[in-house]
Amino acid sequence: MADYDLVVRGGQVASGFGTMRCDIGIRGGRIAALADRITDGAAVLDAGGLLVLPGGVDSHCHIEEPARGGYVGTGGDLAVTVNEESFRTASTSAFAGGTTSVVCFVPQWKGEGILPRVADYEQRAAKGMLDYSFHQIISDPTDEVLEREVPQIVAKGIRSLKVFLTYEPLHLSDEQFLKVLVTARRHGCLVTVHCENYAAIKWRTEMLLRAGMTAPKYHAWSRPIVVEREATHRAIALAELVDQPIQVFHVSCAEAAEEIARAQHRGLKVWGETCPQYLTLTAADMDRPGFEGAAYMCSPSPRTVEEQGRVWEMIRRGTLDIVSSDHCGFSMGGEAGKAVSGRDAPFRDIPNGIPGLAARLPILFSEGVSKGRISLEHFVRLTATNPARLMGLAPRKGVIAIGADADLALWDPKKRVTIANPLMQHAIDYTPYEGLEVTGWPVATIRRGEVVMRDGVVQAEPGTGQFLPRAPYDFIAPRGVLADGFDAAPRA
Ligand code: DUC
Ligand code: ZN
Ligand code: ZN
Repeated sequence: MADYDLVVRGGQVASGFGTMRCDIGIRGGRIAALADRITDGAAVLDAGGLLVLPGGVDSHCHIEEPARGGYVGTGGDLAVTVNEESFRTASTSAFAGGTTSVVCFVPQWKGEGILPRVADYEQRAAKGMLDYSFHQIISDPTDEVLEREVPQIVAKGIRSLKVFLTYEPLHLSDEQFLKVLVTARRHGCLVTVHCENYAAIKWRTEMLLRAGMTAPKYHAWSRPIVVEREATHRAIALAELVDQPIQVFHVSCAEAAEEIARAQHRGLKVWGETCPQYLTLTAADMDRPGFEGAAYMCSPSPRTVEEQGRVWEMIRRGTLDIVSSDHCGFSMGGEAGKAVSGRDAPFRDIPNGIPGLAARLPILFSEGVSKGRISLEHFVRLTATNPARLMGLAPRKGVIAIGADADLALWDPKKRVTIANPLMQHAIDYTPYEGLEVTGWPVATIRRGEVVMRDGVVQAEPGTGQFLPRAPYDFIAPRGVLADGFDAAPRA
């Protein structure tokens, strides 16, 4: 019998800290050997001329997420809808783009607990092919939810709580946010935060609509940079008060990133994420005829080309250390999706979100590595190693090391591709990146030792994705620095 189930031969193996030429021996779904030459494999995959990267870890994706009201300014009609990207289609899309694990969102609806939603979401996720963990959204932090239910989901291995500081049906007051921070601290969770000021956006939206400024492009006018900067500052301040580590999601601008940089400089455990849309799209994309601009509408809004340059600088400095997709697709055609309130609906009623699961790695590689903005090692850290580490999935995920899951993306750094929707292999009927030319493309994806994508063809058995329980981990432990030394939220 062969020593290894699969040998990946002759590639340039890239880690977050350097690159080496070696073979990879895989046994039982894990990396069992890294050596100059490994001969004893039951199967061999030739990686000559290719890079071998850790499979992408996308720590911010909305997949098959049931929503009541959804990601719109009004809260919608509070009908329950399910995000059209299923775990099966998302798995295909992720593998097509070199990603093998995701962290996605269990919803909470006001007036209800979280346990039924977790049970429902577990069943949905189990039908996919990619490995997954969950963030738990908290939109109604009652004592029952925080004191009785959160400990139960933490025991299952869900170790991040997500809060929104905007969106009608989801946003928390400062008092509610503090309660979530306290709960997270007690139970060893990370808190991830959508930072935009709810009241400011509501007020601006009302003023814009009253002035007849209803087109998609006014979405950006309803939430200028100052609303993101203010909420980022406030989130950091409240997290500091509680001594609770947080990650600020989808940072779109330097002013918000500077708040994070200042916090990091003071030693706070605050991390910042950005997304490809803030590096490639602008608010002008929403200024297209009729309903077309809706295709680029996400929150925070894409900004300007100058702002993209500033966000790159914050990536280079390390302030923003994770690039996720915030994949949240709504199709442009049909009567659900973006047009759920009609094609002439005011921007307030158009769902926020764009698809990007498959495009994330090629865009970041091309715009980052191929264009010389970041090194290959930095790319690996941003897209795999750092998200795995922050989410408590390392060293099982996000690295190429002995004992780690054999999740790999074989990457042709020279391949030139023009992004087109069929290549994304998702359920959404468009990609906001249509026509973007990239250099660098995944030619094979391996998930736990199984080749699940080759030359764009995805083959994987539905139901083979695994839940990734997250044990307690020190990386997100509070610092133990408390105002006046008073611990208002002792750890459980
Ligand atoms: N932003 C989006 O654009 N969509 C989903 C949620 C979010 O915060
Ligand atoms: Zn968000
Ligand atoms: Zn999101």
